[in-house]
Amino acid sequence: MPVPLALAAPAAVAGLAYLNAKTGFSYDYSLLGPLAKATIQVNRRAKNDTLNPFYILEEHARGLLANKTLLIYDGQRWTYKEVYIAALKYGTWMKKAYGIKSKELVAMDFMNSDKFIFVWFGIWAIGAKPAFINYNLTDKALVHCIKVSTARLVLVDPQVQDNITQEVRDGLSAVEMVIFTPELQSVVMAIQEKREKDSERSEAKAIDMGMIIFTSGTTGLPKGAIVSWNKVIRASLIVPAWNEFSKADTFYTCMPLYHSSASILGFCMVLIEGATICLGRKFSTKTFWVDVRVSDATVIQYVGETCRYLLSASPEIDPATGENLDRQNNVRMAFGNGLRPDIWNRFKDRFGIEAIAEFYTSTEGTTGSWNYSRNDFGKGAVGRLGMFAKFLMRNTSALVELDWETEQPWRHPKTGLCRRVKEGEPGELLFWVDANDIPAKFQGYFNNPSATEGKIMRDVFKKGDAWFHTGDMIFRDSEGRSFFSDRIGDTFRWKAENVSTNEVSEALGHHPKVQEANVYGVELPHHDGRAGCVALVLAEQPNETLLSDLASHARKRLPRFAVPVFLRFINEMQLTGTNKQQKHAIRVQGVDPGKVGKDDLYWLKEGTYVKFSEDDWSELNAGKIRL
Ligand SMILES: *[C@@H]1O[C@H](CO)[C@@H](O)[C@H](O)[C@H]1NC(C)=O
Ligand SMILES: *[C@@H]1O[C@H](CO)[C@@H](O)[C@H](O)[C@H]1NC(C)=O
Ligand SMILES: *[C@@H]1O[C@H](CO)[C@@H](O)[C@H](O)[C@H]1NC(C)=O
Ligand SMILES: *[C@@H]1O[C@H](CO)[C@@H](O)[C@H](O)[C@H]1NC(C)=O
Ligand SMILES: *[C@@H]1O[C@H](CO)[C@@H](O)[C@H](O)[C@H]1NC(C)=O
Ligand SMILES: *[C@@H]1O[C@H](CO)[C@@H](O)[C@H](O)[C@H]1NC(C)=O
Ligand SMILES: CC(=O)N[C@H]1CO[C@H](CO)[C@@H](O)[C@@H]1O
Ligand SMILES: CC(=O)N[C@H]1CO[C@H](CO)[C@@H](O)[C@@H]1O
Repeated sequence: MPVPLALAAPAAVAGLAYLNAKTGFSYDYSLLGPLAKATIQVNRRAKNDTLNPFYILEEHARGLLANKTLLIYDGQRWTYKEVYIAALKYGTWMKKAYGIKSKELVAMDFMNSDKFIFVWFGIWAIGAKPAFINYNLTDKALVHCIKVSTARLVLVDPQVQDNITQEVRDGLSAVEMVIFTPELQSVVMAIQEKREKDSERSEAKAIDMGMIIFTSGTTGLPKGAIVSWNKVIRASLIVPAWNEFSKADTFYTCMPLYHSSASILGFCMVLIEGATICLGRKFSTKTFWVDVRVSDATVIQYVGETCRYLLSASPEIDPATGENLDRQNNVRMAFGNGLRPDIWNRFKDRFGIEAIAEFYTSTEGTTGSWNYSRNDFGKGAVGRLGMFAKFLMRNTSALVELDWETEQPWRHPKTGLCRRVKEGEPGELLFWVDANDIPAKFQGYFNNPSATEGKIMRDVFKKGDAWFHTGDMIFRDSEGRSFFSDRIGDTFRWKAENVSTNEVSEALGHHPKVQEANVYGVELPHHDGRAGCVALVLAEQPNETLLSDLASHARKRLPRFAVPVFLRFINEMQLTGTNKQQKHAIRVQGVDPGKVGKDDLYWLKEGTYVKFSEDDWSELNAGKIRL
């Protein structure tokens, strides 16, 4: 049955009775309605050639929302009409000063600000396409991304101009790098805007590229994911239908706009819905709630460990009244990805937030899933399917068994086909794509056919079929809830058992003194598999009591083989730009005391953790110790 499923699993309608939630009937209904509506909308826009979201901005700016605030940044408010005019001016300038043409790519290296939005929509206004560059990139990775984008013009936020070193310029001799200074900005805003004719923004198909967003590869160089018009519009239409986001809302995000969470599931969603967005320059526990209060935000966005950092910051106290400001906000929903069950309720309770809308998706992925949860039933779940949707979904998503040696889906020795996991067992999540028309669902990476093909698996359940690899291990319970288990490559084997790093860090996260735990497997000389190691940020200096308490806490909550063998105390976790923990560097350093810098290492001995010394490491290397 050709059901237009853009997103794999839905969120429930609030207030459903528990039983109803269990059978999942109205739940399915709430899933399919928005999907169908989004499909109709995309088809209409394809037909009247208004796929470029510039038109959505224009429709609002010329309509009833003209004088409504669209954007709040740094205390300044911009109405729909003002943002529209600014976009036209920026577009006119790029065309006049640099001769930017329709369909051409323009790279932008910007931190969050109102300028980010003006440049982005200015590019769209003249039918060109933006490539968002992660402003934290330097050196080779920066040069690589700009080269991949094919842009001959790069606009750079003055705040990150130190990253544009002479080496970077030398590596990009044919590219014009323009630092977008406040003076230049005044020049642009003084320009008489000119609206290009519609033919400049003409797009043949909804699956055509609207922009490039780079994925933050933890190893290797970033890849430029092609983001289609279809994806921008659909996601922005479907999500509000599930998490009850509406015109009346003010959305606060300080997640970086170069990433799809803040740009598409933030700004574009707000724009399409006709709501208001407040942008924070970057994440900081010091400014987060201030921005929320000042903008009177009703929805906040989080990614990765953002909520954990908010939770570990001390409460803000009003200096005049002595009042605790934690709950002095109007936030009804936190929307994002990465909130873990160990802090789910603590976060809601402390800041007085009623609902959590946790989503699962990726920039280049073909679909996503969501859970809107006001109670505990969905705690930590990322998606849910009722019986009906499950039946429909059977052919478009699958969880398959993994071969732990190769870290690829297991293949039957005779037939070469994969096998679905049993309920409750983790498997790699795959999404179906049409083998004869892969780009219909998966547009891949820009100018990178080998990386694109690398995300596609063929001959999965029958000869000739094709599926998209998510690289994520997911399990579903009997209630139809799905839970994230681990990234493939993170899970490790120890004592011939599989250890999910996500599960272990969650268990440790429940310990009152643990602020943050990042779990990974380290290779040890003369041992098979990888031993569990956890990089810990603690609320206080560890003493003997705490060390033995940590050990017994882990033993109580985890199977023996999953109890971390090593602890590494660190001051600050290595993070990606979206507050996700990095494992790669610390995993490579392992537990070689010569490689971990000043950090203290401990290991499990006789029921507690004790210092792990250079001598212990030598003995391990000499094969004198067996763990
Ligand atoms: C799923 O696929 C099978 C064969 O691959 C087909 O017989 C069945 O009709 C499909 N079901 C749906 C709901 O598309
Ligand atoms: C194109 O279609 C969309 C979706 O139906 C509609 O909102 C928009 O007003 C249309 N634009 C034009 C110029 O016809
Ligand atoms: C917006 O404000 C202008 C100027 O005050 C006014 O002329 C216009 O009618 C307003 N538009 C809407 C849609 O309210
Ligand atoms: C590890 O996971 C794989 C794939 O799910 C499974 O086949 C294997 O039996 C597991 N090993 C253990 C010891 O659980
Ligand atoms: C160790 O630290 C704990 C707090 O984690 C404290 O309650 C305890 O008194 C300390 N014990 C010793 C022996 O210092
Ligand atoms: C990125 O840059 C911001 C702003 O300067 C900085 O606070 C942050 O630590 C950097 N993040 C990474 C992952 O380098
Ligand atoms: C090497 C360098 O200058 N890196 C900077 C790049 O820009 C970000 C954002 O301002 C800074 O945090 C880095 O220090
Ligand atoms: C996956 C999952 O459990 N979904 C939950 C999402 O939120 C609703 C409303 O609270 C729950 O009923 C669902 O079970």
